[in-house]
Amino acid sequence: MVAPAWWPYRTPPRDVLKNCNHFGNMKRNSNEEKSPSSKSIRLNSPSEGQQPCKIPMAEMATTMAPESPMPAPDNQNEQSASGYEVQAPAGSAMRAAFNRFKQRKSDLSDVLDLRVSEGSRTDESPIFECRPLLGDFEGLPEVCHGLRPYNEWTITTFPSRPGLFVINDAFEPSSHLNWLRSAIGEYSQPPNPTNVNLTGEAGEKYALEAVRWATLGFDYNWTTKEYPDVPRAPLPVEFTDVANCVTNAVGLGEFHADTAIVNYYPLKARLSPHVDRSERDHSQPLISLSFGQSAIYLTGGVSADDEVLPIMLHSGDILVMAGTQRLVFHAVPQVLKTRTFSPPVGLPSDADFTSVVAYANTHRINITLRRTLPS
Ligand SMILES: O=C(O)CCC(=O)C(=O)O
Repeated sequence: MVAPAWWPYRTPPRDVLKNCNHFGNMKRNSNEEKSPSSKSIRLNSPSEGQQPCKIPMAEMATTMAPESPMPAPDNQNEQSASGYEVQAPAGSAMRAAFNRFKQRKSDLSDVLDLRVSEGSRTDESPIFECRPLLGDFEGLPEVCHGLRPYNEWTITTFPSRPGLFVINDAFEPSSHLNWLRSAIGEYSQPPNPTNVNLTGEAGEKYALEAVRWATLGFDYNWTTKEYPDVPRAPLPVEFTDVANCVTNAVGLGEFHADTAIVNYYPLKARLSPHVDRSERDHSQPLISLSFGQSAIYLTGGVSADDEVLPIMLHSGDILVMAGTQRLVFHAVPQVLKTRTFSPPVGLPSDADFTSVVAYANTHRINITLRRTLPS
């Protein structure tokens, strides 16, 4: 799978990005935007036969950026999960964790940050295991669209949560702004439906700051909680390619994503606990890509009272929910300002990334790649 010639130049400049002409080249150079990692540590206790793997050490910013107000369905900050089919009841473990971690001053010491954590937290039963992609890359689709080469991937699995995978820092740092640029300049634009333009009609005027979600492929109906029988449009090729690279790399084989929901989070936004159950075939995974600012992500169980694991997701991280983890409760109680993006270097002098960089510094974007149809 080779990156199409237009990547990353496909998106024609739109009003919102009218000053952004080029993204620049995707190769790394010494001045590029750095991933939040500067040193590596060795994980404790790799399983037998596994190579110990190195995890980059995150540099978490200590200062919080000013928070931006935004419209939200049920209160000023929270993206209600009422549009999803199943929500966590009041009083459940998931709801309690959500209420705890939505507090800005909550103690984050038990949030698992895979970029800094030293392997297991208990000697007997590791919470997570981490390994490079297993040896032979033959047969895997060729990586593209800003993904790092497979030999740089670190795959984290969770013995008590089979089917949950995290691939930290999976995208080249230089590609993050390009993904953000596509999310704001393309995915959130007509003809794709969004919360501020439900029909995806061209010519609608709205502030980018008000966009909270966009749907692509089979457009999710937030009221009926169903997908239509036919797609409105094919998914962008970068979505289907990345989804297929990821499922192959974690051992799930071929995956043909047909649907995506893009969530746009200002710093104050959160997404309340829910289960994604509306897709017709739950044997198919759900793949989540994160860009921009970081988030606390809560992963629970099929019961809202099951144990909840808080994980930090950073820009460039990928999370996969499959198997026993496909229908678990999950939530995003808090977005954290952890990094500062700067304009890419080496661009033509007329290229202006100001609006993308400003957005990246004050928002998180999450793209979930799904399959709605049975395969
Ligand atoms: O933003 C995230 O990391 C999770 C998004 C999510 O749960 C969803 O779209 O169903």
